[in-house]
Amino acid sequence: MTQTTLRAQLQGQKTDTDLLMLMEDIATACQMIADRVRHGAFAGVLGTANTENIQGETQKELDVISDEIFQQIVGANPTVAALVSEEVDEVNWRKQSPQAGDFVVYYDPLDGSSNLDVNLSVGTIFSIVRLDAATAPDAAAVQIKGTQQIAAGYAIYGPSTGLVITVGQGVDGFTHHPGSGEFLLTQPAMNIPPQTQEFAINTSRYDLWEAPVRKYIDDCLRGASGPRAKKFNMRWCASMVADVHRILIRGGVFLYPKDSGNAAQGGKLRLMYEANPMGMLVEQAGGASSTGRGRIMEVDPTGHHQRVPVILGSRDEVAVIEEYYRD
Ligand code: P6P
Repeated sequence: MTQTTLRAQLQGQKTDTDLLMLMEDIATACQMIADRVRHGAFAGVLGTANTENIQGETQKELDVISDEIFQQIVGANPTVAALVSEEVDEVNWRKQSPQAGDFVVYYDPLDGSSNLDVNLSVGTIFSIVRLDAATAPDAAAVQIKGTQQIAAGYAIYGPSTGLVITVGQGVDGFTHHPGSGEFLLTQPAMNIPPQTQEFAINTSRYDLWEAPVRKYIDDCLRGASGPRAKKFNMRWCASMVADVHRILIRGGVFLYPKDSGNAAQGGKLRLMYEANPMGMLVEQAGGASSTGRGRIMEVDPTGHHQRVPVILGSRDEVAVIEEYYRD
């Protein structure tokens, strides 16, 4: 069976050369991260780094290592004007005179890293926008709306290393082939079923949720005899990449809503390198992505570490949840 490589698939989609080369650099960085994750136990890097990131989260050693890999590989690409990392406060400007056509790459180098020491799936999430004009290398220049993304994706470090991407022509899933070292196309044209009976949410925050979220989950849990008239299943991986990957494969809805515990920050998950890229992927696969009160990618950024509420997945179920917020 002929196998389609990442490059062949992107060429088939008439992806411009600069973007194709950038996507290949990102794939290379992700494979290097995957190698470090797989060998983490032997290299003694599964622990904490005794440092905190800009989010105030204790960093895992592999968080720092993964960020360094991304900076080294993707930052070396001459078309990249800036890198925005979950792990780093400041924007990493690679050019002092960013030009129209240059790329800005937003990324979470190792999402879900609290799962590392229990050997559960983690991943890397990225979002790409292209500057439409020359700009000064300042923080405001990277506050670009999610609708301006030209590409997005994630790597998932699980039983196999997967790479799921979009360049605006649907969503394709690749799997790293250890023999060839290539990412080969294994899930072309991924599509999210519009309806679902499976939700993903951290139910330990029940007492913090806003009333619409509490009522939605209560109604789902009442099953066939309740107002939803069907039984629901629940999954929660504490790894957004793993939960979103499941939804892209079999449908579902993922919720990390604003609640009384994170309201001051606007939510838990970050707009530029979690919500926007996952929102683009989900919408490109026929799903929907919402803050509960509006489309995620329409949020006007006010900061590159801004947080937002996230509700995404099967489009009919997202619409049901938005109805609860309107009631
Ligand atoms: P909680 C991981 O830290 C993360 O950013 C997402 O990957 C994940 O969905 C969420 O936070 C898990 O949050 O509150 O369950 O630990």
